[in-house]
Amino acid sequence: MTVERTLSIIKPDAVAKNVIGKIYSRFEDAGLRIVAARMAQLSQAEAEGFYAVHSERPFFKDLVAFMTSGPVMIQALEGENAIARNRELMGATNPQEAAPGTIRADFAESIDANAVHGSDGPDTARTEIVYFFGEDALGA
Ligand code: RTP
Ligand code: MG
Repeated sequence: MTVERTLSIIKPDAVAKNVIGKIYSRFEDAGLRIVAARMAQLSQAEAEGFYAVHSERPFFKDLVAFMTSGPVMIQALEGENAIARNRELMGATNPQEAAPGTIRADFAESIDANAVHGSDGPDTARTEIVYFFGEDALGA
């Protein structure tokens, strides 16, 4: 059994829709534990740094504008296979392609406003957790 931590963000569209609690229930019902959390209004520099891997992509400017458009809820989740499990709960990037019952199918509007972020692998999970919560949040 692999207990992991992953970084999750509830994006401005879902915070504005007042569904933080509903999304937290999905994490908890799937066996993921919230081990760190804070609400934040990201600055342009923070959003650009977080999504630096996408800086050359055509959608980068819109992505940064969206992520700074309102408060986000940032959390580290811990559980067995937490990285993959969270991505399963989220569903596909484009909510139109997301499987029924996933967070994006149920709460997201578009590929730009798609409700949640989740780390996509062990290296990004570590980098992203440290980015928002520091080394201490990596756990054992
Ligand atoms: P995230 O990083 O936010 O968890 O989303 P993801 O892994 O499912 O998707 P990723 O490829 O990492 O892209 C990051 C965010 O950029 C926006 N995007 N727009 N217009 C487009 O073709 C496009 N592709 C990606 C999405 O909002 C995506 O969540
Ligand atoms: Mg991604």
